[in-house]
Amino acid sequence: MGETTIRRAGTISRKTNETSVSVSVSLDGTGVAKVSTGVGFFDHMLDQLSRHSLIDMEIDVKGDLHIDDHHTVEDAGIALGQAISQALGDRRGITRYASIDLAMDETMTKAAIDVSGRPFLVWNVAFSAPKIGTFDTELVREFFQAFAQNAGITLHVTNHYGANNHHIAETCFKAVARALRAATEIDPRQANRVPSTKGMLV
Ligand SMILES: [Mn+2]
Repeated sequence: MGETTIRRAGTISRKTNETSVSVSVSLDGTGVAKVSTGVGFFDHMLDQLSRHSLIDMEIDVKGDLHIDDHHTVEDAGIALGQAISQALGDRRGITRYASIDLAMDETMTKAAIDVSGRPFLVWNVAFSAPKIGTFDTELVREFFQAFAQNAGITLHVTNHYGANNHHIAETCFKAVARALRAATEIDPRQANRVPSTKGMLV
């Protein structure tokens, strides 16, 4: 079990004039989340991302919420993406590809991931309202854009259908979580190789 006992973990601290962010992740966790961003709905979504990816996450953000939630959400995505990338290292032995159609009540959302080292977001999700409570629905895309860019993953998210905007947002996070779990998991048949004929994924 020598190769699989490597601790795949990452820690990022990031401070700007807009936010102060610290993130720690452990890829082979049990989905224990300790999240504090000052934005209740966003905390709820990050909890889902951890719980359903089984990636342990500690995320602390102190942002300029007196302006709005934008910098807090975007910078959390940047730091979380960087921490995941750091934890993946040279991406040796990972499954690399995964997708899921995730149902929640009336809503269905697909997430497809390639842990490619090539950042790309394809976003086919429309909300029918600008807000969920006090949270700007457009920030869901902003989060995943920052996350995909900094994690070095290709991420496609498509909402097939759904009526409730809370459900639409939540299925995005849960679907990405489940796809991320599968794609970042160690595939024993890769035998510790980088899963690319190029020989590298960074
Ligand atoms: Mn919910």
